[in-house]
Formats: sequence, C-alpha cells, structure tokens
Amino acid sequence: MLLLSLIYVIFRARTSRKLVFFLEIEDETLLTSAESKLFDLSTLREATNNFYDANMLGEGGFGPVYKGALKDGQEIAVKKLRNEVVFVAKLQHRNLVRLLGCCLEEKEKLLVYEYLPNTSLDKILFDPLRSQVLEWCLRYKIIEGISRGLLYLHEDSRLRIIHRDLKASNVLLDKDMNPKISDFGLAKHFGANETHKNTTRIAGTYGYMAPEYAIYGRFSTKSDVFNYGILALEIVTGRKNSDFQKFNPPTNLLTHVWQQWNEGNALELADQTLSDKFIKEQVLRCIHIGLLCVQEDPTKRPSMASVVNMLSNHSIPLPSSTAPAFFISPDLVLNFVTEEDANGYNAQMISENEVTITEIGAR
Ligand SMILES: *[C@@H]1O[C@H](CO)[C@@H](O)[C@H](O)[C@H]1NC(C)=O
Ligand SMILES: *[C@@H]1O[C@H](CO)[C@@H](O)[C@H](O)[C@H]1NC(C)=O
Ligand SMILES: *[C@@H]1O[C@H](CO)[C@@H](O)[C@H](O)[C@H]1NC(C)=O
Ligand SMILES: CC(=O)N[C@H]1CO[C@H](CO)[C@@H](O)[C@@H]1O
Repeated sequence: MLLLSLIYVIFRARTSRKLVFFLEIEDETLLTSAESKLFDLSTLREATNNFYDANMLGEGGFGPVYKGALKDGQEIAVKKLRNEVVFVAKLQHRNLVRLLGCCLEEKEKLLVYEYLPNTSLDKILFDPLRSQVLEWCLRYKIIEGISRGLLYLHEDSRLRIIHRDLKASNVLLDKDMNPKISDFGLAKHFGANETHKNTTRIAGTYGYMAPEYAIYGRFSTKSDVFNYGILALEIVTGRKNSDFQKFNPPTNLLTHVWQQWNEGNALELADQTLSDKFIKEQVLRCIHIGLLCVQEDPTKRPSMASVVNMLSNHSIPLPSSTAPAFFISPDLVLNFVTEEDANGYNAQMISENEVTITEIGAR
C-alpha cells in the first residue's frame, strides 16, 4: 500500500554528477543512487535461504537483518524494512556501512549492505574477554573513525543527515577493525537551511538520547553529538552507559565520569582491561571531548567538525567542561523524563535501557 504513494524524483546531483533517485514514501524518503544495484527479490531469497531464521543476524528497530551470500560468493547483510519510516541514503565514506543496493518488490522493502564479519562494537567492547583485543590505539582509531563518519553525515555528504540512534551496537567493525556506522533506519535529512527539526515521534535509545530530544523531540546535529559523547566515554571506560542503573542510588556513566574528572582521577576511568597500556594524554583528551559533547545546552556542544579537529590536532586547546546533562548529585536522583512534556505529547518512555524506542505518538 505504501508503495502506491511512491513518487520518483530524479535529479542530477551537483557534486557527484550521478543520477540519484528519490523514492518518497509518505513523508519519509528512500534514496538510492543509480550506482547502487536494484536486486531481484528472487536473488535475495536465494542468497538468504529464503530469509531463513538461522540466517538472521539481528533485529533492529527497522526490522530483521539476514546474512546471505550472492552467487559470486560475496557475503551480504539484507535488511527487511518493516515500518514506513524509511530513509536510506547512498552515502560513501570509509566509516559508514556500504549500501550495495535495494529491492522493492511484492511489498518488500529490502536493503542490501556489505557484510562485516567482526560484528558490532558493543559485542566486543562490553565482553570481558573479547574486549582485550581493544588495545588503546585501536580504541582511539575507533573513536576517531566514528567522528569522521558522523561528520560526513552532518556536513560532507550532499545532504545533512541526522542519525538519531548512534550507539555501540550501531557501529560495525570491518576485518581491520575500522568502525562503520550503520542503521540509518531512524535517520532524517535536513534541508540546507534547517538547523533542527521537531518531532512528535521520538525514536532512539533511552540513556543515549540528548535531553532536548528525549523531552521535546527536538533533534539536530547536536543531539547526534550528544550520542557520540556517550559512545566515546563508553569506549574509553569499557562501561555501558546503562551499567550504572544497578547502583544504589542509581547513577549513570556521565555522572560517574564527571565525578572522577573533577576529583582529578580521570585516568582511573580508563578500562581496566587496558591495565596501564594507554597514552595518558589521549585518554584525557577523549574524556574531555566526551564531556564537552554531553553538555546539557546543545549550543555548548562542539560540532562534529571541531571534534574531528580536536582529535587530530592535540595543539588545539579544549574549552573547560561544565557538568554534563543529567548530572545526578549523589543525594538527589532526578528523573529527567516526564510523563507529559511541555507540548502535551505523551512520552511513553520505556525505562528499560538498551531498548530502542520506535515511536512516541501524540495523544
Ligand atoms: C538558504 O538560505 C539562503 C540564504 O539565506 C538562500 O539564498 C537559499 O535560497 C536558502 N535555501 C533554501 C533551500 O531554502
Ligand atoms: C521547534 O520548537 C521550538 C520550541 O517550541 C520552536 O521555537 C522552533 O521554531 C520549532 N522549530 C521548527 C523547525 O519547527
Ligand atoms: C593545530 O592547531 C594549532 C592551534 O590551533 C594550529 O596553530 C596548527 O596549525 C594546527 N596544526 C595543523 C597540522 O593543523
Ligand atoms: C576481534 C575480532 O573478532 N577480530 C577478527 C576480525 O576479523 C578478522 C578477519 O575475519 C579476524 O581475523 C579477527 O580475529
């Protein structure tokens, strides 16, 4: 039914001089370029053993993902899109998962991606045994790589794209452990002059969302920067943002990091599996940048362009950081999510961590 409302708009992209097809599905957009392939449904059925359960790699907010192999042996990951929220851009950057093509047949909306054997960052980072492969230089490379991928989405691609759900499980690792941002199931693109958008459909992951997005549905490049800050701090500390919920009183990673930072114990935040094998200056810089990214006031957060610069050029002085958003003082536990926000939207927050919230509708 949705496919009936497809509007094909073809235009010549100024920069790449390649034909680009926009397929509009209601107000959401599926974008692919002439360069990516249109796959036959039969080919993808064959490649994935007819979307056999055992071939399922995972299930995201967008729908299930199946592993498959094409006749020429190339391994692929096929995403079966379930909801109408579809926005996928044909974007090329070494820190983004590559889209090989798509298939729109028999009501199916399938996206075909390169398959990455080393799974996602969360599966390695938060596993006490596997995390040992993440030596400091590798962590630093991953922190830098993600910043470059995000910068490309925000500024360097032809469109301005807000990812909206950046987290460790959405960062895949290639065979050389280069990070690749994946899952644009929630991504939105902005027009040239738009700085932010307001939505009544808040989608993202609790615990990662910037406060202005979680509460008011206001998202911008700066809400992605907030997610990036949490992710950078998770990579340095090896701790999940949600780990701290179990504490009594419950706290969070940001509060913990801020306390240690203020008490001059920042180096103790480095993941214990690193022992002392890390470059102190880099660890401190990553924590500092992470803290700047999670400031409550979006205007105080750096842009991804400055994050990339601050990581690549250590002579650039960093502004001092103030307390992060959701700073919970030890004797005061605040719940930042209210039942009903100022706009009267019913914010049915799922308070379980790591659950991807797919929709929060207006009453
Ligand atoms: C963006 O703003 C500039 C300058 O204000 C204007 O010339 C341009 O037409 C605007 N573009 C769009 C797409 O609105
Ligand atoms: C979003 O909401 C804020 C506050 O209600 C308002 O000031 C702003 O103009 C809105 N932005 C857009 C793009 O609608
Ligand atoms: C690094 O930053 C410093 C201070 O802003 C600047 O003077 C220098 O030119 C930069 N180096 C490079 C290689 O960009
Ligand atoms: C940490 C990890 O799983 N590394 C693997 C990444 O992929 C290459 C190639 O498949 C393997 O050799 C690594 O062991």
